[in-house]
This record gives sequence, structure tokens and C-alpha cells, in this order.
Amino acid sequence: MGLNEITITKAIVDQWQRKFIDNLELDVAIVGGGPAGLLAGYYIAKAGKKVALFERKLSVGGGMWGGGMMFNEIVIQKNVIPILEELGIPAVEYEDSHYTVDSIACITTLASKACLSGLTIWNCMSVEDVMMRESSVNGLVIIWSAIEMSGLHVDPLTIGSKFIIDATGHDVEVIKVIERKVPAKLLTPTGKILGEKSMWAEKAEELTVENSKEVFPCVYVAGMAANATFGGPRMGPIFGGMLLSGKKVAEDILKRL
Ligand code: 48H
Repeated sequence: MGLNEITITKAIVDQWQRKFIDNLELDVAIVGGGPAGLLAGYYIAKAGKKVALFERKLSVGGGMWGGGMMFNEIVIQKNVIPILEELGIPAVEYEDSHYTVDSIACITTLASKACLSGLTIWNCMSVEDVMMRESSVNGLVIIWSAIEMSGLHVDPLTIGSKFIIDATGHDVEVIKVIERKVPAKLLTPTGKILGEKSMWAEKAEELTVENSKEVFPCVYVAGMAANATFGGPRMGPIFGGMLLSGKKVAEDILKRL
């Protein structure tokens, strides 16, 4: 039998539809496919839970591809080595407990391990809103990024989830929506987003992990979104905190599932 274009088309649409319908009710929905979101997804999927990640762009990886200012190496610290070893990502010792990792090797391996562990990734899909009840958030409102970019007036679709992780990076997009549109307060000292502060690598790396926690009932923040939400500083191209953050949030949610 020769190849048939109609079968190719039907295969893609049919399989995509099965996968999508299977993802309409999730244990955990992750928004943002940077290092924090991908690692959280890896651990949650590995534990056998139903988890999907929504990424606006064509490719996952967020801010990791470009290393520091497009020098495509990242820095990590010693206590992150066990995570990299588990994933099979090589790190090179530099000096004083600073290690370097090829940013391309890091993100491609992380994404691959996450997918192969059972994380479903929806690329080109943006989260524009949440599904809410009186004082809770029960899902995400999604739209094709191409529709978002075109500015066409097209209504979105909705998926349900027991837990949500905002891993959208500096812009902290999901929590911003909750702050603006859901009547209940955030679990921050002011009930509002505190905002990211300027560069202070050591402090920021500690705080990224500390700030990776529940910020609204069943909604967690991870990675840069955690610092933006709880007022932590930025850290530049050191990525240990992002990975430790994804792991912490995954572990905290897994205890509750
Ligand atoms: C779907 C969305 C939406 C949306 C955004 O920025 P990221 O890499 O995030 P982290 O927290 O995993 O890593 C942060 C790191 O890359 C970084 O920026 C550092 C360390 N900066 C330090 C410094 O000093 O500047 O990834 C977030 C991802 C991106 O891919 C976005 O496209 C995606 O989230 N995203 N996806 N729906 N509404 N908003």
C-alpha cells in the first residue's frame, strides 16, 4: 500500500483529538514550559499522575536555550547535581562550587525525559484565563497562540484540573489573572503580587525555592513566577533554583494527590 495523504491527515487529527479529550480533566495543569515547569512535570508524570503542560511558544525551554546573553552555557550549583545525574545531563565543574552545563543539552534532555515519563505537552497553546468558582480555581482557559497573536475574536476552550502550577516566568501570567479577576485574596502577605526585585543571585536562588509554594487554594507558583509573586530578586543565568523549585512544587503537590 502506498502512502495516502487523507490517511495522514486523519491520523493526525484523530490521535490529537483522543489525546486532547483524555486531557480535559487533569490532576495537575502546568502553565509554562521553561525549566521549572518541565521539571515539575517530569516528577509528577513519573509518579503516575495525569499531568499536562501548556506552552505558548512552538518550543518548550523558556529562557534556558540562550544561557547568559546568548552564550549558550548555564551555571548551576553543587546541590543540583543529583537532579542532573538522574536526568543524565552532564555538568562540568568550574570553580568554587559553580558548575556549567550546555544549555541545549540541558533543555533537550529535560524535555525528552519529561515527555517520556508521561507528561503531555501542548505547545502553541496559551493560557488566557482560569475557570473559577466562589473561592477556588478549577481549571484553565486556553486558546491557540496563533489566535492570540492574530488578535482574532475567537472564544477559548477550558480544561479542568485539581492543581495548577504557574511556571510562566517573569510575567507570572496565571497569578496576575487570579489577582485581577477572582474575588478571593492571594496567599501573599498583602494578598497581591509583590513583584520581582533586581539582581542578587545568591539571595534569589534561596528565595526561588522558598517562594515555590501554594499562592491560592490548589494553585502553586514555580521558577521565576515564584519570585515575581512573593517579591524575590532575580538571579541571572544560574538555573539551579529553577530546577529545585520545579522539584519542590512537584513533591508538595504529590503529597496532596
Ligand atoms: C502558556 C506561557 C504563558 C501563558 C508564559 O521564563 P521561563 O524559562 O520560566 P522558568 O521560571 O522556568 O525559568 C526562568 C528562567 O528562564 C529565567 O528567566 C531566569 C533564570 N531569569 C533570571 C533573570 O535574572 O532574568 O519559561 C516560562 C515559559 C515560556 O516558555 C513562556 O512562553 C511560557 O512560560 N508562558 N505559556 N500560556 N499564558 N505565559
